Formats: sequence, structure tokens, C-alpha cells
Amino acid sequence: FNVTTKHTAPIDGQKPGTSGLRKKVKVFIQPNYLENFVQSTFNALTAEKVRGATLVVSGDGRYYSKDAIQIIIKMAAANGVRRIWVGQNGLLSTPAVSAVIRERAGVDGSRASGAFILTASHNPGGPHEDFGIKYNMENGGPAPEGITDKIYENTKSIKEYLIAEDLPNVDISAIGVSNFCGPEGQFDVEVFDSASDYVKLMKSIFDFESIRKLQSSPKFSFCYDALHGVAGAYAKRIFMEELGAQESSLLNCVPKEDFGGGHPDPNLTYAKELVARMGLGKSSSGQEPPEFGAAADGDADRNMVLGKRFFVTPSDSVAIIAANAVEAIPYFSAGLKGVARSMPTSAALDVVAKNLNLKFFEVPTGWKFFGNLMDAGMCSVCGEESFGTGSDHIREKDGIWAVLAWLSILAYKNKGNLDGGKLVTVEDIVRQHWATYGRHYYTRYDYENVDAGAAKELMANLVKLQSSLDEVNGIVKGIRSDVSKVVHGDEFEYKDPVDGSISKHQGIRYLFEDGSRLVFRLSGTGSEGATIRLYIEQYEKDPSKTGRDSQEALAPLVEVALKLSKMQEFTGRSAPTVIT
Ligand code: VG1
Ligand code: CO
Repeated sequence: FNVTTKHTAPIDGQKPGTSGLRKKVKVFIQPNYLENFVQSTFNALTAEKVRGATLVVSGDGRYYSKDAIQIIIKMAAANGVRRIWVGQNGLLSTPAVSAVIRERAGVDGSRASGAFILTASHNPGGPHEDFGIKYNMENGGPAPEGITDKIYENTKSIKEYLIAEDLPNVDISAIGVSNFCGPEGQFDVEVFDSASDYVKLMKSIFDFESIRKLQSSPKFSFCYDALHGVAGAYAKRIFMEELGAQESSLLNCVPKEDFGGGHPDPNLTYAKELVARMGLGKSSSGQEPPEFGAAADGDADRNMVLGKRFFVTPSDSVAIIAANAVEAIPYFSAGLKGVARSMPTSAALDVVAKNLNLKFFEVPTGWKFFGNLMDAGMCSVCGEESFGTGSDHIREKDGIWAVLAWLSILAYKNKGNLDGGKLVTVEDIVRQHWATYGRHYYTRYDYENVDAGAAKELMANLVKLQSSLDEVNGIVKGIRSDVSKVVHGDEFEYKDPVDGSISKHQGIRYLFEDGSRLVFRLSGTGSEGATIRLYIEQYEKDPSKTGRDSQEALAPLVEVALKLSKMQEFTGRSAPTVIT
């Protein structure tokens, strides 16, 4: 093949957000849009990370992925990349990409040093919906801000990109290696099985035999909803073939370009079918629900865990996994190096860390901040309130890992129970946890696609208010006399303990005397308008009061949050788009 230099000009708005660049498909298919971003990424990396390198290109299979993969292959060839690895049909979950970078050896023994992941995660897909791209580094984790800032700077001055226009399209549906010859020598594209490296890694972490025993017990029943995302490709292999789950227990496990028209976001609003099957919500099926249910997002890095008629908040989930990891999961048997959560995530994990005397870190939203801690050997288990849970086995959150962690805990708690005795359920485990550590009532309100100017004003007003806590407390008291006093207000700022880098403006916090918190953030993953996220949390230590309905328990704080922020005045919205 030959290398062509194409002239181009900067395109506005190519700033990567919390997790890469996400835009409507119609934006991505504009001439040069993808090309500018990919070349800007190559230009942001040091030469040896590009020339002669092995890179992974794959994603959640959403609409436009197949075209994007061919473009990136041609651009990689032209930029001197030596090898491109593609998961069969272009499918790799985000956690699997991370695993492939860290664990896989190519047919010729080569190792990958980075990846383009093609996904907009939990955002819908299809010709009228979202596409996305992000770059991961040699540790398997998302590019740090230093690199994403550089990529963005490059997009603002780009004049040309390189592409091997005459390189034939590669058949990514068939496993095998294609060899090409360019001006600088050989270039290969290796298509490999999407699941096997990931499955191997999971088998090295968990005791599959004990989970298989649980799965085969008549007392236990299971259900998994991939929401037509890429998790389906792994669910069949792991839950059915390895662990013996019934085929009927897998919902929506065929990956589709448009996620079957759904919103591939595993929460109580969008995972409707699973929620109904689990006996939650209004549309219960009438049948006895399974004991355990879980769902994933489009790229399978998120998870929602449910028990029979019972929702586990993600903030509780990571705390419970941390509390039980050493006993229940062989990978952690030597102990946890530390635990971490994102700032808006509830403090349930903090209490576990304190009780178990573990190192603890609070980082800004987005998985990239956990990676440094893990690389430095300071953190084993971490999580976010946004249905993200994971560990240092890779450098991304991991939806299927989280399910296997829960199945391991269930298997461990039921070791002696499977033949005789009553099953210890998901709900039992959570209630027991609350009794031991107290409960963090928690909810998140999302206001999606609001006017960007209005959202900025709302946030600015909240920052301004913080200059006088007396005034704030006056307002709060006027709204509800039964909530505690605000004792601190700030914008969260993080200093990375490993590299000393500082991230500012990571969310507005109001901290109350009794440990309650209100947090306001603007989303960094949307593709249109602005999304305001409001996080509300209240700690209850008294075991006799941990069993309340969470919306009811939080009602006073919710009222304070909405009125203090003047939510309706600024946004015109009388209710959030989604409550989790
Ligand atoms: C959201 C979540 C954040 C998560 C990010 C990426 O970001 O709040 O916790 O890390 O999505 O998740 P934001 O900026 O919209 O609040 V995923 O599954 O999109 O890779
Ligand atoms: Co995701």
C-alpha cells in the first residue's frame, strides 16, 4: 500500500469528556471528523507508541463501528503502526480491551501498547444516536488528562492526516492474520476471538467451581440482561458454557448495532425487562422472580445487581464486595491493597475501609483516576455510584467481573446451605451489611439534555452561595427544619497522590453536620445539551432505622437540594429525567 497525506482543517468540539469523544453519528460521519481525531491522537503519543507498535481497535459494535475500524486500520498503517488487533466482528467489551492490552500475546508473540475503543457506552446507538471513541494506554486504562488535553489541542490545529487509501478493507468477521506491505515494510491485521482472553482472566480470579455449584442448586436462580450490548458475547461463554446457567436466563444477549432500539444503560429505568423479571417495578410478570439478576451497559463495563424484588445500589455493591473479597474471591486472598471510590459515590466504602483498616482514596468521577493508584499498588477494589465496579485485574470498570464477584459472595455465604438449609439471598447480604456498618441512603437525580447556559448558571449560583454558609443555612432552615446543618461547601479538587497532578472543579459539594451530602455535577459524557447530576446521601447508623424506603428517607434532603439549587427555575424541569 501507499501512504497519502490528506489536507484537513480543525473541527470544533473534539474535546474528550469523562470517557472519550461522544457525539451523534451524524457528527462523526462528517468528512474528516473521525480522521482528525485519530490523527490528533497519534500525534499526541510519543513516536515509539505509534511507529512499530501493536494497537487494538474494537468496541461495543454500535452503528458506524465497522466503517470506523476500516478507517482506523488504514490510518494506523499509514502512520507506521506495525500491527492492528481486532476482536472478531469488531467486538470487544471495554474491560476485555483492557485485559487484551495487559494479557494477550499475538500469534507472533507481540504485545499491544494501546487501543482505540469504539463506544459511547450507555448512550443509545444507531444512525440517529451516538458514536464514540477513546484511547487507552499501555496499562490498559483510559488515557490520562495530560494526553486527552494534548489530543484536544491537536484537533484545534490539525492540517493534515495520513491514510493508506489503497489498503483493501480487512474481513473482520473471520479469525486470522492478514499481511500487507507498505513503504516501510510489513503491516498486519490480526482478527481474534473476542472472549477467550477475557474468559481466561476471569477463570484466574474467581473460583468457577464454587459458582457452578451455586448455579446448579435448585435453590438458586439467575438472570442476566445484556441490553443487546457487547456483554452478550461474554455472557453466553461465561454464564452458560462455563457456569451452567440456562439459556433462558440470558436476556437480550445478541449484540446489535442499535441495541434493539433501547437505551443500553443498566438501571431501574432502562433495564425494563430485567426489572420486571426480578419482581421490581409495576410490570411484574406474575412468576416467581429469580434470586439474582444483573444487567450491563453497551460496552459491558457497567453492572446493575438485583436480588429478588431487591435493588442493590452501586455504592453499597462496591462496599459489600470490598468487605467480602478476601474470603470469597481467590484473587484477593492475600488481602486488599486499598480501596477507592469516586467523589459522588456514597461513603459506604469509607466505613468498610475504616473497619478493615484499609487504605482509602476519594477520586474525581471517571475511571482514569483509579488507574494511577492501581499501577502504584495502592488500590485493589474500586467503584462509582454510576453502576461501575472493578478491581486491579484490569484498568477499566468491569460489568461481568462485578457479577462474578457477587456470585462468588453468594457461593461463599451458602457453602453449607445448598443441600440443606435456607439460601442466604442478595437481600440478606445487603441487610446484614447495613446492620454491621450502617446504611447510606442514596439517590441520584439526572436532568438530561437541559439548556447548557441554564445549567452553567445553576452551577455558578451554587458556587456563589458557598461563600456564606450562614446564608445557606438560613435558606436550608426555611425549606426544612428537620435536616442537619451545612458545615462545609466547596468544589471538589483532587491531587493525585502518585503523580501530583491536580484536577479542579470536579463537582460542587455541600456537606452536612450529620454526614449527609449534596453533590452537583455536570456530566462529561453526553452528546447534546447539558446533563445536571444531583447526588443525595444520608448516613444512618442506628440498625433499627436502616430498613426504610430510600426515596422516603431522603425526601427532606431532596427538597432542600431542589429548592436551594432553584432547579426548576433554572432548568424549567419539574422532575428529573432519570432517578437512580
Ligand atoms: C458518567 C458517570 C461516571 C462514569 C462515566 C463513564 O460520567 O457519572 O461515573 O465513569 O459516565 O462511564 P458523567 O461525566 O456523564 O457523569 V461509561 O460506562 O460511559 O464508560
Ligand atoms: Co460503559
